[in-house]
Amino acid sequence: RQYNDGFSWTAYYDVDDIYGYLHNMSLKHPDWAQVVVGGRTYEGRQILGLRINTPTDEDKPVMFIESGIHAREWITPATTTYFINELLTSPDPEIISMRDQFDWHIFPTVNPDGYHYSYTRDRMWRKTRSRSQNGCYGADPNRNWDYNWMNYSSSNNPCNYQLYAGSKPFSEIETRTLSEYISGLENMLGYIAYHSTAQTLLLPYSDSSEHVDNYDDLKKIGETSLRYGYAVNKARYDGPGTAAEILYKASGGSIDWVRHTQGTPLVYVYELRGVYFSWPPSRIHEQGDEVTQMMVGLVKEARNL
Ligand code: ING
Ligand code: ZN
Repeated sequence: RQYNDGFSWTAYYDVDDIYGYLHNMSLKHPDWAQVVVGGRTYEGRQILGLRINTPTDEDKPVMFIESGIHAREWITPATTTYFINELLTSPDPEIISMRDQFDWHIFPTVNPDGYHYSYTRDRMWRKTRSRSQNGCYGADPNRNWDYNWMNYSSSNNPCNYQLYAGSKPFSEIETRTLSEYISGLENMLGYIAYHSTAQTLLLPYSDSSEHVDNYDDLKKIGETSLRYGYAVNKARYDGPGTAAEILYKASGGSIDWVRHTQGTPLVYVYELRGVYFSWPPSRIHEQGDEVTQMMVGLVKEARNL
């Protein structure tokens, strides 16, 4: 089955089609794009990503993109495949240069069970699809990481529709296996997570009012990133700032674990646009171009520091 001809950015696609697109891109660019397995899921899927690493003499720093950890935030996988397409096909020298500077590990949908469930059954589904002892389903995969687990904005009730943090840290196979993949990466410079729809740029840590040691740099880089994004559609994002400063404190999120255990310097959450997790498919390209320019701005400013 050939997927490239059917795939577009004017519709939302289910997991198999997104994965088909990744496979197809690896066939098209076998020398520098390959499908990678970031982990596994409760229902037996793989968490697939695309690694884009154009040939050079030196080792490049890793840039990691985590998208779709929350099932209903459909604009994030769509934007991420859009971004992949930009990296693979854009003639823009800025985008080509951004592509060539990094060893990219890009995961459009790290919660594919949940995404498929949202796509086919319950549009507002957010969690994974693991079954609890009491018969309720799913844990919030962005409350399940093993750092300060259960402190803020977390529920210990498996039936909580949104915020059940799981039975223990890394109870979810998705977060556990993805964390193992991340731990295996050497030289990770950046970890970028996409959510929606608070239209905000967040810095670590999400569960504390304290600032990380490179907070000023992160803030400056984030401001440049937002300025680049603003130039595309004149959409204003809040931040950059910590969740405690501009959203709400939340613990057990991926970026806090990554920052704390991996020491990754550039860690951000981009909350994209939309209303009640919805965004017109005809406008995916708008969000996609905005995020692409945000990434260009981020990479540019990071190089200046
Ligand atoms: N927002 C994020 C959430 O998980 C967040 C905000 C990000 C909190 C990272 C903590 C860490 O609640 C959405 N929209 O999911
Ligand atoms: Zn989210």
